[in-house]
Amino acid sequence: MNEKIAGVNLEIKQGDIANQSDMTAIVNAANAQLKTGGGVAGAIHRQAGPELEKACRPLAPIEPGEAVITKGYNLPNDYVVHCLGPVYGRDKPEDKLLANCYKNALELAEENNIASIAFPAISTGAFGYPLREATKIAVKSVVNKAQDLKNIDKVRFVIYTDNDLQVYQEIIKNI
Ligand code: AR6
Repeated sequence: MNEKIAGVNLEIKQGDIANQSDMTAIVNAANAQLKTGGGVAGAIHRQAGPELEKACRPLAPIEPGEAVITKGYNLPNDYVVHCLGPVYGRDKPEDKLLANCYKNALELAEENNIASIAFPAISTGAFGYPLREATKIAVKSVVNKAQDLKNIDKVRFVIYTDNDLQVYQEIIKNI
């Protein structure tokens, strides 16, 4: 699925975030310590190799809503933007913190002259954020920021499962 908003191409694609070879940057759904883990963080660190964890060490810990940037090492991407999403039911206000992840990631990408960036569904796995609510925040945050983006011309949501993909498609249609 493809939409154009304020000159930015917005895509939804099913797949693995660690396998987006046509994107300048990918976003990690990180933990506070910026270490490898399950889900997205596991896939990214496995593919990037141990240099990524080394580069992350001096940047940790990060706070919910914060984003930091590293190189991509063995990934096919120049950069990884690491975001810490809120743990649903613990980090408050969770909607604001989740929106901050998208906003801060896009601002960092802009500052680094990044042309294209792919996001996973931050917080919707181990951190328990209900997908539908999280998706509305994700899409709105990107749409709200689109007009300020000068360097970024493509934003992709990379969605893992069939069911989650349907939710994203439905929500993007209604925004
Ligand atoms: N590519 C794209 N999406 C994926 C992939 C993948 N390879 N693997 C899972 N997903 P999660 P969180 C989807 O748990 O909720 C980690 O262990 C998954 O279906 O990766 O922010 C970290 O170390 C879900 O919809 O991130 C942290 O401790 C979404 O990506 C913690 O989990 C996010 O799932 C972060 O939890």
